Amino acid sequence: MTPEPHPAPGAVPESASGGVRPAAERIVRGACPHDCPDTCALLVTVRDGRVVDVAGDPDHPTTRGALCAKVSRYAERTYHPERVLRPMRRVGRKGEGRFEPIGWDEALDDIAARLAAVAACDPQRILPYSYAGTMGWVQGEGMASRFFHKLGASQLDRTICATAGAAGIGFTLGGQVGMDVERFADAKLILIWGSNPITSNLHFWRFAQDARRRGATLVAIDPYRSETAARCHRHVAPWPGTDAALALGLMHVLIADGLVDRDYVARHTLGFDELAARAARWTPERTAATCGVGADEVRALARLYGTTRPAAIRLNYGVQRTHGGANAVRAVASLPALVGAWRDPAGGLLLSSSGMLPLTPQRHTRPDLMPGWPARPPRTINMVRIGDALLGADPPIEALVVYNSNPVAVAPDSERVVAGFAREDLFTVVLEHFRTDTADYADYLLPATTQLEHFDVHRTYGHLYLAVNEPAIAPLGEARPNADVFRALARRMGLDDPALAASDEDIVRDAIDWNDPRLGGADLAALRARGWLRVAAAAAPFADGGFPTPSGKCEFASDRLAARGLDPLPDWVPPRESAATAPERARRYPLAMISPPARNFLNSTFVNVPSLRAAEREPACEVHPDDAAERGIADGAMVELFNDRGAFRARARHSDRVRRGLVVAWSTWWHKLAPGGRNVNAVTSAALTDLGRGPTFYDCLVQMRVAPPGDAR
Ligand SMILES: Nc1nc2c(c(=O)[nH]1)N[C@H]1C(S)=C(S)[C@@H](COP(=O)(O)OP(=O)(O)OC[C@H]3O[C@@H](n4cnc5c(=O)[nH]c(N)nc54)[C@H](O)[C@@H]3O)O[C@H]1N2
Ligand SMILES: Nc1nc2c(c(=O)[nH]1)N[C@H]1C(S)=C(S)[C@@H](COP(=O)(O)OP(=O)(O)OC[C@H]3O[C@@H](n4cnc5c(=O)[nH]c(N)nc54)[C@H](O)[C@@H]3O)O[C@H]1N2
Ligand code: SF4
Ligand SMILES: [Mo]
Repeated sequence: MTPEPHPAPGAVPESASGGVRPAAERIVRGACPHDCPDTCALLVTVRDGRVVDVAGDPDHPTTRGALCAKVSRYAERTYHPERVLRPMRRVGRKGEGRFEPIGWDEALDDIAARLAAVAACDPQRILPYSYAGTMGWVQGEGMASRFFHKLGASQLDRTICATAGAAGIGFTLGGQVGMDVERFADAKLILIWGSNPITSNLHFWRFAQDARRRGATLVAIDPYRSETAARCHRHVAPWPGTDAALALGLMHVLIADGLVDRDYVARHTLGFDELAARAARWTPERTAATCGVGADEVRALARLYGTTRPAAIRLNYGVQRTHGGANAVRAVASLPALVGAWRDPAGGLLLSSSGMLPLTPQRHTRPDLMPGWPARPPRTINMVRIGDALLGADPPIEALVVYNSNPVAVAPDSERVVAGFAREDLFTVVLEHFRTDTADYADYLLPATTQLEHFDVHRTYGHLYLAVNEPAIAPLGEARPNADVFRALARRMGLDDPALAASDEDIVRDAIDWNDPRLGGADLAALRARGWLRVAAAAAPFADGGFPTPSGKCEFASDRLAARGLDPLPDWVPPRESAATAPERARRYPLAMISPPARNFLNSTFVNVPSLRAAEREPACEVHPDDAAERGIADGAMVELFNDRGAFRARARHSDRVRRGLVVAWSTWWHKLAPGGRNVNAVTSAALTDLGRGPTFYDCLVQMRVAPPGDAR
């Protein structure tokens, strides 16, 4: 029942440990577990069995000794007095958050019995719900997926973040591949596109600063003048969801001005003539009108991009949260090949590096354990549409097991999600650190260990280093690691496949191809001794083509899309919610709202940590002074933002960082910690993207008024 013991972590070198330490103090190597591209290497100081400091490893090439404000506070989060430290059973109504403590054995027996009863009718009536609360191989999808696969539960389509972008870049470049983030330091031009790295990709921003010091020009492409945009040399501010139009407009100018690398295009791309024909329609004037920028800005940006070497693009997920998200990524990802930017090690584009790691997901999560695999596996439920699924899936979802996620807070269209979770006939188990919005709906709430209390190994999507997380302290209270809980449930339910008894180390061994030459012969022991490990990558991976597409070329035109009856070329797919596409809705709800992450939170994690909540103060939104004046909204007034899906409250700040007609509302508060009991997702839509079945959080029209007295709902 106790987590398996792990050998002592490798000795931390003097340079990292900062010299002589008191005898009772030790430093343990960790990895940041959060859903952040930076996956920092941590040095955790433990004194007398207690964590007293969490710092960044100064020797790690991307962490470079710095952590964000959030994870610097990881000890505060771990020792938070409100940690869930014992298994609990619901005593109040659903959502009330009233529980009684029970023992682990009783909790696991009850849960196993309930899941078995549902499975006896149809295991597809069981649904796991998880995302990237931890990105670790062990406490993430290793043992958990194996358990649900073997059970025959419904599959969860884990789409809430990145699948539109993954689809877009997959069709164009062939996978989640691109530049090494460390190379950005040598670029002469960096386009920071749909990304606010000072908030959400801090360690990339430090490489961009290095480049600036060496003379690089930084350009932000973002509808909002973010902290990042304000610090760039130039800022181009297109309307949300118009990036494909902007990219096509840039192509128009690049082609018209003869700035295309004809040799690279001829040898390493597919479909140039068709792409050129499409770009021909995107004159700077039409682009400008669509994107809400100046035609001269389009020309100037194209010429800068077409004449500066090396030219790098940091594309990020902010660009793919509207209806046309995947096409936007397809269009932007076509630019580097057009100008031959891939020829330079410091040129090209990075969205995610996850396709550059030798991962073996099939061996890790074992889809082959599913009944009916591969021809007729259990059905799939899209996590973005969990509200609708809980309210109407056929066959119905009768049991839900949530881990590493807080869907009630983070999923769009909250009123539907809350109604689904509130179903009295739904059996819900939540593995959590805290009584989140989701935990309040649990029938059984199980205490999970934090990163300081368990073992794990981490991949990354923003650089090329794997990292180990050794447990720094024993589990607090009765907390248990996720993997341990799923192993225990499997045993109780008589699921006796050896894959369900695998040790933590075995799960890690299964998650990656250790024989891949990119690991240079390292094994898990070597990784644990060093703490982290670089996965080798070519300096300029596509200088001579060799894209992982079917053709081996950068596919401006995709036969795979054509074969599905879809447009083979990237195009501008307009937002679902705009004056042009939904005039009636736009008349009632005239403001376009985006809800990017707040700097001091990580999605909905850290919202309950006092120092970080104090830094954010309260849910806030930024509005243009003229839009505010029209509605009689004073600077600092509490406002209500609403549409026909719901309403939430936020403190309005007048701001010239947003243009007229746009509102920026910071995400993602817990509903219950927000005034009126609703966060921004009360108004967001559960509609999906053009490709990749992703969410459209930033494709959302609202109206705003001074908050009326009483509840927001
Ligand atoms: N502090 C902090 N860091 C985080 C997170 C967090 O919650 N807090 N979340 C993590 C996660 S899960 C993710 S996925 C990443 C997300 O981080 P990013 O990929 O950087 O995405 P966002 O923060 O959603 O948006 C970044 C910028 O995109 C802009 N934007 C919005 N819509 C559009 C558009 O249509 N076009 C363009 N060009 N720009 C647009 C926003 O104004 C914002 O400034 O960050 C990770 N890091
Ligand atoms: N309006 C709006 N909504 C958004 C977004 C947005 O930009 N705007 N961003 C979206 C994006 S990009 C994402 S990725 C999703 C993120 O959504 P989620 O992946 O649900 O992320 P979090 O809200 O951080 O919730 C993670 C939960 O996992 C728990 N956890 C962490 N580690 C462990 C562990 O080891 N064991 C267990 N059992 N639990 C653990 C944490 O306590 C936390 O409550 O939100 C999306 N929602
Ligand atoms: S959240 Fe990101 S920046 Fe902060 S410590 Fe973790 S990986 Fe590093
Ligand atoms: Mo995300």
